Order: sequence, then structure tokens, then C-alpha cells
Amino acid sequence: MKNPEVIWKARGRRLDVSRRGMVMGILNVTPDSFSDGGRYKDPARALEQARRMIAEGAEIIDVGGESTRPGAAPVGAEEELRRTEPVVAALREEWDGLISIDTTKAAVAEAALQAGADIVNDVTGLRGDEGLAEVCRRHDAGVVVMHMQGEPRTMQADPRYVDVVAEVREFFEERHATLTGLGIKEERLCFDPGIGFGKLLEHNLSLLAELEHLQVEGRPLLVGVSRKSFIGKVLGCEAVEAREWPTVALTAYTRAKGVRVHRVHLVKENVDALRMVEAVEGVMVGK
Ligand code: HH2
Repeated sequence: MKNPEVIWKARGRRLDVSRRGMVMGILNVTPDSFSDGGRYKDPARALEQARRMIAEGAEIIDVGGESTRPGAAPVGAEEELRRTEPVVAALREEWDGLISIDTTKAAVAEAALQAGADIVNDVTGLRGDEGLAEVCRRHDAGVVVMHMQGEPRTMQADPRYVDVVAEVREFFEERHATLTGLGIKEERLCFDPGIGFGKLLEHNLSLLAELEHLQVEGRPLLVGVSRKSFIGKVLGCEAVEAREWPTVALTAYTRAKGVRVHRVHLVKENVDALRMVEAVEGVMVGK
């Protein structure tokens, strides 16, 4: 069957992504993110950007207080909390959509969930902070489990795989078994191959080419390609602005390959790409 039912649950919400993909808008409240560092570190500015992305069709806002770009300096929990918690709380006050917290730390996730976040997006796939799985379980949070080889500081030094697609798939299978064993319900899980996280250009391209082989236990896939450096490598462009349209092209491509959640900076153009692919595939019901 071309479109089996795909449901993702996050706290009290049930997201039916069987027929429609969703855009997750990136809100980096950091001074040093690779493409927008410093722009939204003031909470009022961050909220303005969130409103803009929501008006353009973002259904999830992903709030992040620590850059994961290669070589980025780690941030303590207290500072990360100080950056993210007020933004999550203020956004929750005025918006009923989905809020995700992009963190590797249990304390930051706990505060964000208490402030009304729905999803925990962890680039370590819940292998970093031992307490994070329990926080996710207790709050019945949606969980994005991302694959990364190594850790952000050194991950691009010398990533190696025998078969990157098989290894990422095995990682998803292992995480699915481990996390459900820890009491996180399967319906909460969403998997992400972690484009650019401990991967060379050829690894990123192989993963994108074979996304259909990464679907595990019917769980939805998320991808984040927005403005990433592998686009610059393919096209020979350094400027991040020159990577927006290639990002849109990849959103269409990855949606056609079955991805359901697309983590991007520029919202409207990527939402339009999803709706066009869904129209062509004849899977769009209603809007
Ligand atoms: N990429 C980044 C950060 N978080 N989370 C998921 N699930 N998937 C991704 O691909 C992903 C992510 C890196 O991008 P960005 O947030 O734009 O930059 P920075 O980490 O420098 O803040």
C-alpha cells in the first residue's frame, strides 16, 4: 500500500502524517548557530520569528539553545535553560501548535516540557544524558531520535562507515528496541538519519538516496537538510543564502521518498514544495 497510516503522538496530541508532511521551523536561540547564530537570541525577536514561521505554515517550532555545528563550544544546562525556557513558555501562551525542544540534556527537556513543549528532539538519539529517556517517558513526549556518529566537536574529523544506510537503519532498530524497553511508547518515536552529523558528502547523499530503507516499524522519518554544508559542497557555494532553493528541492525529493517531517529555516517555500508533491502523488485529501 502506498500510504499506510502513520501516526505520531506527542503528549496529548495525535498527528496523522499519513497523507501530509509537516514543516518543523527552526528557532535557534543561540549566539553561534551556523546559519542564523545571534539573530534570535533576544526572546522578543525569537517570538517574532516563531510567529512568522507559523504564519507561513510551520506546524512544529523547534527551539534550540545549543549549536551542534561541527566544532561548536558546549553550553551548560543552566545557560541553555535560560535561553530556551522563556521562549517555549511565551510561545505556549499564544500558540496551540507543536513545540519541540532541541536538546541533549534532561534538565533542559524537563523545563521545556513543563513550560508546554510537546516534543524532545535529541541529536544524540537519547544516548547522551542518561536521564533524558525517563523525562520523555514521564511526560509522554514525542521524541525525535537522530543518528550521529561521534559528537559535535569532532564528528566531522574522520567519519567512517562500511555501509552507511545499513548502519543507520540498525541504529534505528536498536533505539526502537531500547527505548520501548525503557517504557517510551512506540507511537512517540520519530527517526532522523542526522544529515551532516558525523557524515561525509557521500554518506549524506547515500542516506538521502535510500530513505525508503530507513523506515523502521512504520515510524515517521524526519530530515534536516536546511542550508547544510553538503549542499555547498555539491554546488560549490559558500553563502548559506545560496542554499535555500536547493533545500526546497531536497524537501520535495525527500517528501516523495516518504519523509513526513522536514526541519527547515525557510518555511513557506518548503511547505509549498510538500503540497505540490502531495498533489502530484494524488495523496492530498482536502487541503
Ligand atoms: N540539525 C541541526 C540541529 N538539530 N535536529 C534534528 N533532528 N535533525 C537535524 O538534522 C538537526 C537537528 C543543525 O542545524 P541548525 O539548528 O540550523 O544549526 P546549529 O546546530 O548550528 O544550531
